[in-house]
Amino acid sequence: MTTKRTGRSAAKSAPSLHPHVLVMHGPNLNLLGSREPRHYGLATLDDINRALVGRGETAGAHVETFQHNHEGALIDRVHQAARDHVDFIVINPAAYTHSSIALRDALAATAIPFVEVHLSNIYARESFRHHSYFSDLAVGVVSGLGAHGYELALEYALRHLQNRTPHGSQKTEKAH
Ligand code: CA2
Repeated sequence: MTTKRTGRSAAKSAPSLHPHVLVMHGPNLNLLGSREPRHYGLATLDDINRALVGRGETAGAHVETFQHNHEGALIDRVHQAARDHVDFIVINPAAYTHSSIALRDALAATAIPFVEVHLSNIYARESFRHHSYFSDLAVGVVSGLGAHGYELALEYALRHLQNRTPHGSQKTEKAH
């Protein structure tokens, strides 16, 4: 008889010593640095990813990055993240921000905490960009700070994960 692991509690009972963070980028973000610098800046996706992985190494965390132009591939990667016991996701869903209930449902189903990042300030652009299917589920949203927004989101994730007790709950934060 095979044993089947069910439920999140089994998967999450012992957080690893090294926080595991997944950074996800949605469609067209592979074009960064080549077009539309007015909205998205001059950094390439490789520049951004290299900086985030380097920051993870300094902090003793495992930072993985993933970009895809297809909705299903992004959904599959979220499912994989749950199987890999990823602790935190930083995600720029790109145009799927405004359209993808399916990607939202994947994040909701896995219950991995995530920060939503946008390079541009989506509220200063066309009205169809003002609604996000992710923001109400996100721990927080960073929008309009360019590539720096990813770094801030990762800093938050690392600090949040360093504050865990050995049992996976959060230590009480000091007020100051
Ligand atoms: O500001 C952001 O980060 C966005 O998520 C970027 C999406 C856009 O649909 C969202 O409303 C806001 C678009 C990503 C397209 O990336 C490109 C990069 C370089 C050249 C062309 C597109």
